[in-house]
Amino acid sequence: RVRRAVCPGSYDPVTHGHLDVVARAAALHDEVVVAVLHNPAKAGTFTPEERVALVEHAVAAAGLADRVRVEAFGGRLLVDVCREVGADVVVKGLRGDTDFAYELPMALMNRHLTGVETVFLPGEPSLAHVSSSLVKEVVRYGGDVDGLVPVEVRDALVARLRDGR
Ligand code: COD
Repeated sequence: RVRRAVCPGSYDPVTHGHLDVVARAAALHDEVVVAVLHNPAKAGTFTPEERVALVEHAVAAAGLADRVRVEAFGGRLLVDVCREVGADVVVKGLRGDTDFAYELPMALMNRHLTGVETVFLPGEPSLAHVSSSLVKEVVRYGGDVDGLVPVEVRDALVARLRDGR
């Protein structure tokens, strides 16, 4: 049986924190689906298609394209995404106890709904300060995010945010 895991998130945009979790999930499973989940009622900084393209580029650069695929899903429960792609495990990274407090009820709710299990990986400590929202704030006000996101993501953020959007 193929062991397939889902790494869900907003990925608006992808960071090296996300990519570390995806690479480690790929080492533990046969296949990983990076599920870019977006709320159709909320405009993000990047469109779902743009987010997918940025993750795909980074996955290919990391040499993971043969076991990791990237797909966008809107207005859906994570458990339904897992069912659709045939995954029985969700993998998430934890930066610290705030992440755990946020993730625990979601993991319990998802298991309640369909029995899908959530596996938590300890986030890489050197990336514990990295989130999509903080990276966006730093770029918006002219700060340096080298090493926190792939260069393509940095360039896309500069183009999108420095004009005040
Ligand atoms: N180190 C380690 N892990 C990290 C890092 C880092 N530096 N940065 C991010 N992560 C992890 C996060 O902890 C998270 O697990 C994951 O990466 C994704 O992060 P984001 O910020 O892109 O995504 P979120 O937190 O906005 O995504 C939330 C979901 C979209 C997964 C969630 O809302 C969801 O499942 N929505 C679908 C609707 C649904 O099923 N709702 C009911 C849930 S019970």
